[in-house]
Amino acid sequence: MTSNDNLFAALRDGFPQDLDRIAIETDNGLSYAWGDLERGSAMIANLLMSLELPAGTRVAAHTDKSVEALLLYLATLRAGFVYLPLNNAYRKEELRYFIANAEPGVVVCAGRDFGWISKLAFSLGVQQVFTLNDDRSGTLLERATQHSDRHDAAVKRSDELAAILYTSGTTGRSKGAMLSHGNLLSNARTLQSYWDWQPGDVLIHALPIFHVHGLFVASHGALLGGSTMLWCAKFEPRAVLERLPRATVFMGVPTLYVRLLHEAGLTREACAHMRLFVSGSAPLLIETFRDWQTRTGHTILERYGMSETVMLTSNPGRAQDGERIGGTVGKPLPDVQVRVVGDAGDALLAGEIGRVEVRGPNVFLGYWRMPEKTAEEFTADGWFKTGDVGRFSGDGYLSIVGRSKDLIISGGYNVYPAEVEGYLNELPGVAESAVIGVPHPDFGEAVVAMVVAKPNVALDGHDLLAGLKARIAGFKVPKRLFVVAELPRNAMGKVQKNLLRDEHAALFAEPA
Ligand code: MLC
Ligand code: AMP
Repeated sequence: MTSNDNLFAALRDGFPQDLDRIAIETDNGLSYAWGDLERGSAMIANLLMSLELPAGTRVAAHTDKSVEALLLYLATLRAGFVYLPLNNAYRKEELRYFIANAEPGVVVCAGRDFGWISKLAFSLGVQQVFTLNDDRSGTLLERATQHSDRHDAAVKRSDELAAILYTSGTTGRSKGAMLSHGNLLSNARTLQSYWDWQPGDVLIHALPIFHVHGLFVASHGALLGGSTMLWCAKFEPRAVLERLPRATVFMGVPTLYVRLLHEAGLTREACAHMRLFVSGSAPLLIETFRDWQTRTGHTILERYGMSETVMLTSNPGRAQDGERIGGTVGKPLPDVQVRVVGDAGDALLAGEIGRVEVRGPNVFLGYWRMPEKTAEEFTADGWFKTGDVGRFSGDGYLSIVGRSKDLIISGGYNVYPAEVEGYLNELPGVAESAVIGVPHPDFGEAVVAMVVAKPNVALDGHDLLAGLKARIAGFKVPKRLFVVAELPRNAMGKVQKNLLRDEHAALFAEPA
């Protein structure tokens, strides 16, 4: 028999024997049995197969969160194509870049966006544009229901491409991180064991499904463990609280924990049934970690990952593997190697601060059609440079203390200052701009912009923000914008963003 490393096949093996059991309960009152996931993904996979797409075709999704959108992901894996999830907040110019760069053969979008997305997609050579709405309407499912509900997963090797996730570097130009079936499966299996997923676990799934955290870490964990998901289309603190008594696992970015802590209903009693709270994608403040312990009696497990590597380090899931230490992202996962190096690439000792590098079966295949960029981000001996700055403690726990990449993480979403500056500089009357991240009580960091006008132009901040909002996803739009006479520069002419960050550090500070 041919061995098959298709990730779908492995996830499918995690489904319980009894396919009539509930796999997913949605917040609009629907229940999906495991058999529904099996049959629904087969029908979509058969539809994709019927399109006679070339091997390796990218299937791009710009949809609302729904179980059917998850089925589209599973179907893409199952049929052996490459999944390309896109944040549904992205606007036309952003999508133009992703579609032109990834050249998907299929694009799936919400019906309300069909007009502009199909026009854009067809102009860029996309063959098929389907619609998928969060009420199960749309052409994707209309067409899929005409296909068989049985499908044998395409045979894949572990090093074959499963998904492309766009992420960015210092230049602000997004790069597609190519993840293989083996990258995703090795990481999912490692987490299954390190976080000690249990039979009967129930996951509250309240994250978007177009990034590593919600799509891979959360969904793969539940699917591989045969765990029921309580599915929230959008994060609402009260909806999460209502589900806690029936759940055992919750995963969130720090903003979700901060917002839950504002709820009076977050108590030890409310969390009595829970086993595990996981945080990641952005730094969890030690105050949040401690407040959570005090309020709920639970110790949040913080882990660290990125699009190129899925998860790298984690605090322990089981007591026998050690304590969960606040302010750290834990230890390298069992099959992952992590090192901290100095400027000369020399491995540093515990306590010393340096650049974080990683090697292991989780590390991606490279950036889509950017071999030079890929080469730049790996050392000669095969370690991937994360762009994060960290320090190991004597007992092997890593703390992330900064980033060497110019990146803002706002509510778990990455914002690249260079990209926002590029859009600002294109607005009428703008001579130049500088975008920085400053501490924010809700989002962790907030995007703030300084803009300099061209000579004899009077700029209006509101107009500039409205201009940006029309062009880029809302989460990238600065929360505050200052029109300034000039930007501070050093002797080399480089903008001194550290001075701007210091000046505006308390912009969103809460009154004491
Ligand atoms: C929404 N808005 C944000 C924002 N999210 N602004 C800044 N930062 C954010 N993260 C803005 C919108 O543009 C809108 O602006 C307004 O807030 C309301 O939009 P909303 O969609 O109703 O917001 P809300 O539901 O409150 O969303 C906040 C959130 C969401 C925290 C729930 O951002 C979220 O789900 N974040 C999780 C991101 C995530 O999954 N990251 C994982 C990356 S994986 P306006 O002006 O139009 O009103 C990764 C690797 C790893 O990093 O290690 O996991
Ligand atoms: P992305 O490329 O969107 O996957 O973002 C990955 C980046 O998120 C990492 O390189 C880190 O900078 C950051 N990150 C993820 N998890 C954590 C964490 N627990 N603490 C600090 N930063 C984190």
